[in-house]
Amino acid sequence: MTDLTAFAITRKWPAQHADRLQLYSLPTPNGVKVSIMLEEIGLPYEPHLVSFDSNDQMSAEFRSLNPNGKIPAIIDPDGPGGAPIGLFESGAILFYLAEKTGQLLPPDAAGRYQTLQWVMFQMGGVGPMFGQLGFFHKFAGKDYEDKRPRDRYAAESRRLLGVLDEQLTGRSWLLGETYTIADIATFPWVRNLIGFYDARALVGFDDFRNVARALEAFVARPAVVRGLQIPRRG
Ligand SMILES: N[C@@H](CCC(=O)N[C@@H](CS)C(=O)NCC(=O)O)C(=O)O
Repeated sequence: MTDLTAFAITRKWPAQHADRLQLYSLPTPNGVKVSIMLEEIGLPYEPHLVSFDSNDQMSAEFRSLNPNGKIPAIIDPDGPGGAPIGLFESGAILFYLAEKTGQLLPPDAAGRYQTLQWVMFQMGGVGPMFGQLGFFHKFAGKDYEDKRPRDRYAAESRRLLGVLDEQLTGRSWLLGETYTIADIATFPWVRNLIGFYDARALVGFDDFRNVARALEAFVARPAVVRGLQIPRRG
């Protein structure tokens, strides 16, 4: 019988099925990376909604698992050596789940490092830049009179889209014909940029035909359709 009570987060979000992987998340671009991954690999899991409306991510219980106070985070009751492990940072979680299950990561060393490289590119570039653009274009920053921050992030987002577009020229996915965790890391952010952030025209998205084509293929995957709704908002 698995016991996760040593993890303080389970006091606020009790595990109904402690033998299953526990996901603490919200369907945001970083959150859905992990729910999509879990849907793709078919590992049983129990999702828990972390509501930003009630600032759940800053609660002591949540921060006991992620001191950085951001979703997503997981507990895998069956971690390395069979012992439970808690993890945060979506890129690390994707890599962990891919290695654990031997899925969505090329088996050869070169392919593995190249996949990691594109996951890092998303984590250090695409996510932070698109996120800042969202702030200055759609959220509180849109009321700032000085448009230079917005324009800077729009230009950088456009540049990054160009890098992705070039990599996707003649390739179905970022690593070629094989769909990997690099795609799962990247496309929720591209979708958000032109959807929720409403920045399609601002970044000239229609110039990036390869990105648009891969995004279309991504959102058509049944696991992506499901993962985008998990955890269900209350
Ligand atoms: N680098 C982190 C970023 C996580 C992140 O920024 N999560 C956002 C949602 S997409 C969040 O929890 N925001 C809540 C807050 O900032 O209070 C990751 O990839 O896991």
